[in-house]
Amino acid sequence: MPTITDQLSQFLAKKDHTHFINGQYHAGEGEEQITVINPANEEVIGQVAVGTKADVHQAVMAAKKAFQHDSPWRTMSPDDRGKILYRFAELIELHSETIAQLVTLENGKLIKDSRSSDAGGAAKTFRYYAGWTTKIEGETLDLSQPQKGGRQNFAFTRREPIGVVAAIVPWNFPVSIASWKVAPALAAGCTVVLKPSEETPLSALLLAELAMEAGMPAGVFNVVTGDGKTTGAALTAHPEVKKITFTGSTYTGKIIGKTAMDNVTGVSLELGGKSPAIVFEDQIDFEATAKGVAAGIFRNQGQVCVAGSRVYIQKKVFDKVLTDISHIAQKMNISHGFDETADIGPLVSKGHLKKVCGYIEKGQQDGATLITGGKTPKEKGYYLQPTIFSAPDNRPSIIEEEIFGPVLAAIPFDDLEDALQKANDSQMGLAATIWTKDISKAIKMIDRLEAGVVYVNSPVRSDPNLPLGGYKQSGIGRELGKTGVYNYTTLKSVNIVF
Ligand code: TXE
Repeated sequence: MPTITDQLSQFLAKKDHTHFINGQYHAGEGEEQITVINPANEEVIGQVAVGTKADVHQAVMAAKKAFQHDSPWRTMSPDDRGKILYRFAELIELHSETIAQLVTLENGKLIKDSRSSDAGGAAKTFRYYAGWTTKIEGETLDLSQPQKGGRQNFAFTRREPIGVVAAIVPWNFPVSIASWKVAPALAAGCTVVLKPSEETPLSALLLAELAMEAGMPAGVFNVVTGDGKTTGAALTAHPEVKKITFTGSTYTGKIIGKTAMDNVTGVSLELGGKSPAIVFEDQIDFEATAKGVAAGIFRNQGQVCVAGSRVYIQKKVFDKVLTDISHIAQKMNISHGFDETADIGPLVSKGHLKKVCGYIEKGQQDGATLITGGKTPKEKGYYLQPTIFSAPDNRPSIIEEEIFGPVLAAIPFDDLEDALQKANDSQMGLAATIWTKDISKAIKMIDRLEAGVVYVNSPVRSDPNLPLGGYKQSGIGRELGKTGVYNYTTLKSVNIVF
């Protein structure tokens, strides 16, 4: 078990945490507080303020001021902006153990995942986008319309930063998902108000401290803590916000989408998934496939938007593959996130555990067969055994709805057409994985799968250069990669006639 860093002890000693606005901590107007709980032992690790409409207004106005045409941020060269982002990445790396430990404390996830996905992932994302500051470009254009009086012209587009960005993030990867939004927004030259999830608000405040240390001018990166109905709603409805970027549930995404339209604010939505893993009978290495499918659903306790929560297995090998995955699940060591030998930690909260257990009950009522797991094995903490169901078809509701826990449903299929029909038979379309040694089969599937991300012979892994986003109700827009930074720009078309 790692020793808590001095930096983290000092941070937690504050107990009552406030917003971070205009380069400093800011107590806020409201009385309401949210208690942050360690999901591994149900102990309190701190309190954060619930941002009121007035707090949100203050943060947005600080971001607006920092975005003015003559502000230090706007007048800075792209190269200097890149240097600050690069320094930010280096500081995240320097303080990665503190960040990782804080994420494990507030979210419950395994420390190795906090280190690699959250702290490590965020550092990589900031470094990647530091490089983009100097590569944002428009185009020169030949026009079809002749200029009046036979005059000459020069037409081009400019990509300009869109303005104040509201970034609303969930609790499953609190630091890395924040970085997917904050890094490209800042690289484009925007300013940001980040609202972390009420379950995991502390790591965002630590990030804000590091942003200041990296040399970011005051007001460029602000954090307002709070819930969805008060703080999140005030932020998304603020008329000075020019772009909303959201990751979370489809339910909340629809509310935010409607609010965005009221103000005609730009919006990107990365919503849930119910992603299929499709296993063909032509495996070379069944063991590796079973391990990959298990990792695809059980990593981060299944609380992953791209989790492969439906596995379709070709009939001839259905029993074998299901048995192999079940053995992996049964051997998993369930323990707290700081236990370096743990394979699976607690879920994020009591409410979420209850919701996931509700799905397990519903699955059994709907006629799905419980193969393994389904029990809460510890008295303290929000632990759940990795759980596997099997079902003859897509009918049970656990196969349609996002559970967002360590729950896998296995369904047999006949042939490629049957696999495609079953995999696409969903309102969601975030990701899919295909497990086959036959490249032509894989290409046919890639062509017809309704999913924003497809991996072959591997669970889905995010990368700063690989766009991520969904088909259908899994969202609108893509994050990461070049698209990720262009999300935060707006296009100006110019024609100079001379
Ligand atoms: O999500 P919400 P929750 C799914 C997953 C999970 C379910 C609920 O299935 O079980 O969503 O999780 C803020 N205006 N995903 O309740 O409500 C909220 O404060 C503005 C999938 O955590 O979507 C938080 O910061 N903001 C997902 C963020 O939205 C509002 C990751 C997400 O909260 C708001 C997480 C409002 N009206 C959950 N209401 C993924 N795609 O990875 C809430 N929020």
